[in-house]
Amino acid sequence: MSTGQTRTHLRTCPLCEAMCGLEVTVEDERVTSIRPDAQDVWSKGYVCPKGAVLGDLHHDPDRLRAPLVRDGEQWREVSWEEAFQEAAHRLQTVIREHGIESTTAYVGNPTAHNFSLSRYVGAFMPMSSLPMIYSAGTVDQWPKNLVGALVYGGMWSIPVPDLDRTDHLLVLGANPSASQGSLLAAADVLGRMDAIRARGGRIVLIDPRRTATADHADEWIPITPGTDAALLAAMVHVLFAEDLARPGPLAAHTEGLERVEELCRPFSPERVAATCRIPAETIRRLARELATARTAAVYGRIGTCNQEFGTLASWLVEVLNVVTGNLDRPGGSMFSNPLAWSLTSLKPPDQPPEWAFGRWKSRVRGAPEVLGQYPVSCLAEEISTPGAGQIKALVTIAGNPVISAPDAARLDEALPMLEAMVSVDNYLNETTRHAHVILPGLSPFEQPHYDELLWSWAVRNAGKYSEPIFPPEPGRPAEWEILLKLAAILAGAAPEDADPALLDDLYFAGLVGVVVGDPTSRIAGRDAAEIVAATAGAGPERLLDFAIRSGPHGDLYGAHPEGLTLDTLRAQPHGIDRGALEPRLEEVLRTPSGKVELAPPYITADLDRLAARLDRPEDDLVLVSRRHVRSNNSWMHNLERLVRGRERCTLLIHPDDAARCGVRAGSHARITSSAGSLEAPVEVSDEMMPGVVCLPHGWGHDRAGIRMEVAARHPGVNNNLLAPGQFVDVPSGNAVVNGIPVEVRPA
Ligand SMILES: Nc1nc2c(c(=O)[nH]1)N[C@H]1C(S)=C(S)[C@@H](COP(=O)(O)OP(=O)(O)OC[C@H]3O[C@@H](n4cnc5c(=O)[nH]c(N)nc54)[C@H](O)[C@@H]3O)O[C@H]1N2
Ligand SMILES: Nc1nc2c(c(=O)[nH]1)N[C@H]1C(S)=C(S)[C@@H](COP(=O)(O)OP(=O)(O)OC[C@H]3O[C@@H](n4cnc5c(=O)[nH]c(N)nc54)[C@H](O)[C@@H]3O)O[C@H]1N2
Ligand code: SF4
Ligand SMILES: [Mo]
Repeated sequence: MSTGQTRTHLRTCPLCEAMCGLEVTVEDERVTSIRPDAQDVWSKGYVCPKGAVLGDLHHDPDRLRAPLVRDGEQWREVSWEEAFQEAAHRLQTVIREHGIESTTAYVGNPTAHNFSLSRYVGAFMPMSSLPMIYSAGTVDQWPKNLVGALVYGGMWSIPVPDLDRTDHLLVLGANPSASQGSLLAAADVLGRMDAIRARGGRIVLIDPRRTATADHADEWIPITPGTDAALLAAMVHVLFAEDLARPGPLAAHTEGLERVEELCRPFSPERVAATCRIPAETIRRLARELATARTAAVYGRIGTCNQEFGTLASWLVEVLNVVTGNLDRPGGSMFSNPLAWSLTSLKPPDQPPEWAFGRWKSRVRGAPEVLGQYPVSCLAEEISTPGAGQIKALVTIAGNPVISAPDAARLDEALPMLEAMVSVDNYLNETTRHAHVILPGLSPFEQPHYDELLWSWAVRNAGKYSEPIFPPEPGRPAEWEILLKLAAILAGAAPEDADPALLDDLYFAGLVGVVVGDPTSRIAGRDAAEIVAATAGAGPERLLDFAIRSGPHGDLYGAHPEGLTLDTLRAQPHGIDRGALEPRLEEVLRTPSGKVELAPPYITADLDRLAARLDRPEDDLVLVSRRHVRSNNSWMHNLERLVRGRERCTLLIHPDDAARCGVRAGSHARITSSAGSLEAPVEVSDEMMPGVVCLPHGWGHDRAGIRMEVAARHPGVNNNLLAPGQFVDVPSGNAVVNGIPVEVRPA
């Protein structure tokens, strides 16, 4: 029945780091249009095709709205009480029989875009006492975390290129034309790149593929996948050899500069040129351009992380920014100072005062723990290999590892062996089809939104809070309540006794205690009880209010009355912008020496492996991944408006390689690696460098038993069937999904 009612709401798109401001029109309780919010102080009217169809996500009939419990091969919609009873029965039986070490969790990417999840995964872990968890982090940015921990003292201390003021941008392994930026929050990255060039600056892009981002750069330089570390080490070599190293004022805050010089000496441009397939003279020029630019920033992202030398490449990005004096200065590489501090600014509670790695080893392959996690590819073997400590119960939280993790076939085979699998997820998909219980979260539009994590990597100090558009359906818990309840169940509570509100109060009081007890916090030494009493509400909003008020711009609970609170943000629905980034290195540094520790032995020890790589014969053909602006990892393929049109899951191959392998455009190729084999349609293009082929990740929706009608009609293939699980960046344990040796032939 039409009520004729039309409302407009201001929201932030929850899908990616661009955090675009949207104007959502609702008529008769249906989203009828989504337009960019031109007045959004952050995104200023920018939007991509995904943000415009968020209404389709909200109304998607396949999006789960009630919990599901497995009945053999069937699913039954059940009440929340029954769902938690079933989850408790399954999980607690396993724990009783096999101990808590038989249980683990996998945390996926949307957690970072949903503060109900991100804030409460931080509560779930300690409250549930799970000894180990897995996450998408080890197919993503674990090298950056490792470098942040050792070089700056914080695993999330990751500086961002100051896009709006830099004169020179060197980009490696990132394609913002598709991704919109990553560990670099900025709306309209390409527009900002164009602005760099319009003001006379220069942009160089290093990527095995000439992506659409290359159209916004001055120069595209193809590189052999997995060899960025060699290139960057050679650039460092040139800076020192040609007396171009100019750390300037940073020198006083940095340890290990001489050691870096010494360590990079063997990596001359001539030594690495053939491996990288970049002429030595080009490498010298790149180094000189970087050193002589008025300001410059080196930025490396996923292509430099989930590859064979992810840690060394990520480390050398920081080294170059320091050696050229560009760290922590306008136009260089800077640390954001978000309105609300995030849980990521606290050191993980299980870490000793100095960072430690390999404190325990995985049961089956003996992989060392790094920052509390094993490589995600260990999960399959830990489930399928019998013996004491075998994983028998799994909780997945907003993750689809059957598609997104390497050695995908093994995980798909292992999950049915679990005695208990509970998924907190909004779809019945390739991963959750193996669950016993699925607990759906609310639609993004049914909950408030604040990007508590992503503002930490923003190019301006800003923040924006969005109110829900629709009330949740009656009786539906928010995800923070689901997580707290699950944590209590894992800790042994009966579900009816696990009251999320009570647990939330406990968690909040504990967190306030930690912060007032931290001598570096802005509310150090204050009365915790008083602060708890002065912070109203519950759930993520209360935590956010606390993080804003005790943050760099906050009211400090009265000590700085004109400072911000959550209410100030609520009153400014287009967001609050506190300006460009400011130098703040000394505040960020948490290393034992209080300095930038530029040559951590744990990282530099890996240079021997890199040196050995230079002597290795080249692979004939290697595979890399790609993203598309209309996809979002594995889970937005159920929206017709995003998947219609030309088939996107194709193998990109250079014309010379196509001829050599005997495959033609439009035909199907069989692609085989040591891990598996699959078929995909061929797209011949000279945007690939010879010797490198490319498949997108996030596809493979041809699995039986999923409930994603649209995605199933556009299945594509899962490129992680080709990623060997044992292939990791050694220091971080991060998966290698770029640079996989493959063979291509006609299907
Ligand atoms: N070959 C290859 N593999 C890769 C990559 C690559 O470049 N190449 N990239 C890697 C990277 S960077 C990442 S981050 C990972 C991603 O890996 P994952 O995080 O495991 O995978 P996603 O595809 O993001 O799956 C997200 C899941 O969350 C669910 N979901 C979506 N929104 C919500 C929500 O609001 N609440 C809840 N509870 N659930 C929700 C979806 O239904 C889906 O099941 O993939 C990695 N895998
Ligand atoms: N539309 C859309 N946006 C997204 C996502 C999505 O799936 N779709 N995913 C989000 C997530 S979880 C993440 S982590 C970010 C990632 O954001 P980006 O880091 O920008 O990721 P990609 O777009 O995959 O671009 C990576 C580039 O690295 C190149 N590459 C591969 N191997 C190498 C190598 O060895 N060296 C170098 N130099 N380059 C290499 C690839 O060819 C590719 O062009 O995107 C986020 N945004
Ligand atoms: S770029 Fe697209 S997906 Fe990313 S926040 Fe903006 S509208 Fe959403
Ligand atoms: Mo990611």
